[in-house]
Amino acid sequence: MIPRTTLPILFLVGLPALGQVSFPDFSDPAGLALNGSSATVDNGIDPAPVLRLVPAVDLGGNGGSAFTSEMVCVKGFSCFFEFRIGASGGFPDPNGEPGGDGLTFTIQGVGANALGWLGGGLGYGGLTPSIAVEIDTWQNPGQDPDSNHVGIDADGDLVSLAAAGVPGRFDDGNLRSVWVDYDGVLLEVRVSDTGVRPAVATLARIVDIPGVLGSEAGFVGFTAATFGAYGDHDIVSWSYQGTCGNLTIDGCDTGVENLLFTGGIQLSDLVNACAAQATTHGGFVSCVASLTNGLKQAGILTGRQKSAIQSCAARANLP
Ligand SMILES: [Ca+2]
Ligand SMILES: [Ca+2]
Ligand SMILES: [Ca+2]
Repeated sequence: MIPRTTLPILFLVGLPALGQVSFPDFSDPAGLALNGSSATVDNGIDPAPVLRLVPAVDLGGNGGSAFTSEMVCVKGFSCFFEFRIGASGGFPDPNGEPGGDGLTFTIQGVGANALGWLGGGLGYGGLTPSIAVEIDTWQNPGQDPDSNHVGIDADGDLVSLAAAGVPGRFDDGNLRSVWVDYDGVLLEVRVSDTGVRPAVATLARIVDIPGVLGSEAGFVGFTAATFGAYGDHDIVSWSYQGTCGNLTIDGCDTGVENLLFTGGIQLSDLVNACAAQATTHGGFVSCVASLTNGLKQAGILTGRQKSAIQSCAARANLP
């Protein structure tokens, strides 16, 4: 039961987004927006339903995406997913091998229903603002270094910030594991066909994801597309744990996660609103006290967290 005194705050911000994504399989895709050709299917290979972004049909172009229906924290994260690209066919790549075009893991500020260009656009082309990790299986002239690589892309541009060729074929129907880790500075990508996390990153690049998105929160998920070349592009499992970092007040680190609420509102936005409406320091401290008392009563903050925030507010040179 939520105490009546906290209802205005909860009405304003809703409950905190969990910021955690966990799909051991896709038997229940609740919490995901499925766009374009995306669907959950039984692929006849894996033991449970998978997320099929695009099917292996030659219709002159298919695109699909799946994103979290609510924003999650992206200031730092650990992400793991497994993919299987099979039934490859159609117009061969410059190596003479069938299959295309590939998929991306994307972090974006466009919306849950975002879907970009088809074919070599990987369902990602044109999505701004965004950062993506691409799994590319078809060399597009002037765009790609080869026909089997991973890349780190920004703002829907398929010319990667950095790319690394990977031996073999991602679209040979075998299961691949991908780890994407971001510590707030360095984005690291690891790809394995054994399920064992490689010690050394396959690809790494310094990227300011909150800077690119203009936010510590974004929609995360996958895109894929085909054109003359095609294949079943399946995500078999996915987990994502994100953080928005700590709430700081006028440079004072509260040690409390800068919580993300429904609609993209963060704890820092609520504290900033107190600073904006207060005319005196006492008024600011009182506003933050009222806010944090309500959040504690709602079970969103612990007593220790409430005290830490109030302590920083008292020391802040605000408003
Ligand atoms: Ca290929
Ligand atoms: Ca390509
Ligand atoms: Ca590429």
